[in-house]
Amino acid sequence: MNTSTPRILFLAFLLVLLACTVSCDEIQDDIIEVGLLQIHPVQPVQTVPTLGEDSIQQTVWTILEASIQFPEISYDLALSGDCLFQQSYISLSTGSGECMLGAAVAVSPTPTTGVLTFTVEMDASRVQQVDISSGGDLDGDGVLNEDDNCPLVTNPGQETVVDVFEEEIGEACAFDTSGGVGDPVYFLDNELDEIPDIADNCPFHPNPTQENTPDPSLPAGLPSDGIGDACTESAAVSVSGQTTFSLDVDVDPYVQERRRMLLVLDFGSDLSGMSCNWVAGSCDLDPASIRSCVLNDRLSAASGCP
Ligand SMILES: [Ca+2]
Ligand SMILES: [Ca+2]
Ligand SMILES: [Ca+2]
Ligand SMILES: [Ca+2]
Repeated sequence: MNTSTPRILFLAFLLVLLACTVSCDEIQDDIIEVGLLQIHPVQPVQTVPTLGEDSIQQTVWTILEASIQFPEISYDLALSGDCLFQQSYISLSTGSGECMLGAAVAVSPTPTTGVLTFTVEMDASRVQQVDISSGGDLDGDGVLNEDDNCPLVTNPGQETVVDVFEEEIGEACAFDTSGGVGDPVYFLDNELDEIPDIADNCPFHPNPTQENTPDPSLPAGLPSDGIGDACTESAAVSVSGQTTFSLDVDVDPYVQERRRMLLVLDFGSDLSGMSCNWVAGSCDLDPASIRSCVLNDRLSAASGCP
């Protein structure tokens, strides 16, 4: 490169700065626009899993670096803050984050297709499963799991009480929250740690202190995963053996209002493309389950790719 080029660029920058102090309105397309990409993950279907299902209950993915390649030029996208998303199947309030990817983009004046390449790290975790499948008798009380009103507590007599929701539950696994004052107030507490199942972060693992240490790699402010330390099982996710992959995105910055676009990346919101071997501590995500689209506004981005 000609050694005078930086000096010329610097002088040009000063001139733009000077012109801007006079009248910014007169400078429009002559200055380089900053193109912004915002990644907004598709909200997963909010379901609370039935314990015992081999379901993944939380996935965290982190965008480490990203670049976008247009036919004639490519940009490294600067990450603004933590480009990290959390998808939880445990809490009804699904956690998700936003990541803004920015670059000084001298955008092409014609609609074009860019290739977004990014590196992502993913981790999945779930509540450690307890085998209460049909045909077994986990507590050895002679009542098969599927018929047992307290599958973790030996209660061959199957005595019942009526809980706070007016449902019949096993007396042997009912926790009276009244503290002995007045009538009993029963909640189901399967493993008898005195934390009712509905509030227990490990419903089938005794953990009266409910410890749930935040993952130190996660920034503060992300919703808790809702999985107690006593029953957390984690696995790293591979995208078919790679962490970097490319997606085609139709990018038409000039037709976007204020030259912004929202890029939606959907890492398989129902996680049907994810298969985990929890014993080995690894999961595989089929790249075919990842979708992307560019949308005009936040509202349409929140509802996901068409
Ligand atoms: Ca039993
Ligand atoms: Ca039982
Ligand atoms: Ca409990
Ligand atoms: Ca528990």
